[in-house]
Amino acid sequence: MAAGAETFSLREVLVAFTACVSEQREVRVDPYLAGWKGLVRFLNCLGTIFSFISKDAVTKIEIIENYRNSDQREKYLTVQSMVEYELANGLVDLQQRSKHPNSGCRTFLRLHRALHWLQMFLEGLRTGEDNSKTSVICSETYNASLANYHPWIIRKAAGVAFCALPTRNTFLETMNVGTAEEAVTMLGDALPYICEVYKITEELYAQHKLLDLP
Ligand code: 1Q0
Repeated sequence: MAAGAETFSLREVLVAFTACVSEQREVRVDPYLAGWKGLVRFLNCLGTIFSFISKDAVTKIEIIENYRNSDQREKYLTVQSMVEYELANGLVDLQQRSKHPNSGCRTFLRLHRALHWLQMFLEGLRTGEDNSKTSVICSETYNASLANYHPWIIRKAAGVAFCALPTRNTFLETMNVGTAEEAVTMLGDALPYICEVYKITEELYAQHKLLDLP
């Protein structure tokens, strides 16, 4: 485990995702990005073999953060307001990437697809046997979700990186929330929030026919 692992706690990721959904059932962008930043920190602790993944995640987080720091920051407060603003102003490439290659909508969609993988991966970890392999849980859930959007070369590199994952119990202990059993309890508490964030975003994107943005 690389240096810095001790500074990561699943708790902060949990808190971020629990704060995502507003009373109006809108998805707040800032805690969503904070959740991903926590996950990236965790990923960095697992070793440099995962760098190509965390770099891509950081690039996407920064694209959206830049919108949140721009003059239009209020338009990017929630995923709902972002979709409304970008669509109303023709800021989304719908057929192929051209004028707006890094729209908030297409960038957020990549994180949203990754959240689907995360949801399945955490559920797999939570319900797995003590001695089950994290690498197997990771590749099975990846193949059933994100892999469908990745070219062969990325799928291959991801498969190689997954082999470097520690065993389930070591992995759970790295989360820094106590014993493996305590980490499992925390996952059970966190998952409904992550699922809700995913579901709301999925419905919004489906409603606006944005699920295949290039
Ligand atoms: C624990 C092991 C982590 C395994 C991560 C699985 C995801 C593999 C993703 C491989 C992405 C490869 C890099 C490039 C991808 C891009 O081509 C792709 C599409 O973007 P674009 O612009 O080309 O259209 N990008 C994506 O699909 C976004 C991928 C973001 C992945 C972010 C993963 C962050 C992972 C965090 C660690 C989670 C650990 C969970 C347990 C902790 C519990 C709190």
